[in-house]
Amino acid sequence: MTDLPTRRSRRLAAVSQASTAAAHESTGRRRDRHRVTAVDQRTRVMGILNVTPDSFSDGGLHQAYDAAVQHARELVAAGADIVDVGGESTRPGSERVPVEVEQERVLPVVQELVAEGITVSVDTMNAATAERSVELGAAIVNDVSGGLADPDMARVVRDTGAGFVVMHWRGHSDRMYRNAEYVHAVDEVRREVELRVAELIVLGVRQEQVVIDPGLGFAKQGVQNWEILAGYERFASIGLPVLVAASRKRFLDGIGSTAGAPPKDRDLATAAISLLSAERGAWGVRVHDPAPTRAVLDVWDAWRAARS
Ligand code: PMM
Repeated sequence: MTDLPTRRSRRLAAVSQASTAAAHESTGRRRDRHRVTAVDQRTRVMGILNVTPDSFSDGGLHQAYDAAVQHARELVAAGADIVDVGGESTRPGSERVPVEVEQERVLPVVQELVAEGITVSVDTMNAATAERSVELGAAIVNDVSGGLADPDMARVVRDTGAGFVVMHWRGHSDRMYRNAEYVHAVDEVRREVELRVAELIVLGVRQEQVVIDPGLGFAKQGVQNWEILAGYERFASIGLPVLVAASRKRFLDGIGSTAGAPPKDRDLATAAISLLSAERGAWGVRVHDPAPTRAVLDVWDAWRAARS
């Protein structure tokens, strides 16, 4: 490994100085940030950058700073509009990582990508990581707990004006499947998402900042994920932009690929879900490999252009 802790600490010290400076000028940018969550005709492609040793499909691949930055550039070249940088795996059964470790992984990468003009979202449940990332120029906070894991998250989102992806969540990954109990998954997930957004609004987060995500694979087993997708319109009827994040998840195993094949083989099935989501007006799709998704979305654009 060339990415020694000393190199990382030096980078983090530089990030620390930059984020203090950025905090002073952040007020001016604040009002503009939520524009990334505006609903328009385009479905955004959010490319996944896991700077982790243990994410379920790409853990360890982009953990070093240079590899992470290089992969982000590849995601953009392959058609990502946004790069979603995460430093903590949420795979089923995973344990939390200390916030300092998460920040060491994520902040230098966020800083570099912003400097390169890339729209960045930060995938974190920690308010401190979210705050520093936004100070460094991240436009969106993507919190799989929808602000439930850290009581300070709503304040950070409110004060920074960042876009906020509010995912449906029923608890940390170590007890994810024990929480997958529903009488009617779509109704219950919808109600819980709506309630969470209402709580956030009471806490001062503005509706224009919020994107909702039904949280495929999180406290959902097999067919429940298909029920959620089939119930897309019920989520859209909440009236907020919707992010669909199906990429390579276990419920796609054996759909368009051999059962038991590696998660990477689920990209075709993922792209099919991207297309179906775009057709229904999704704000965004979150994917590991933007290329097949970009291809199907280009097809959808050409189809629509010929119609109008
Ligand atoms: N899934 C993962 C991580 N972050 N964020 C959102 N908004 N929605 C998701 O479903 C989601 C997420 C799971 O791990 P991955 O990064 O390997 O996809």
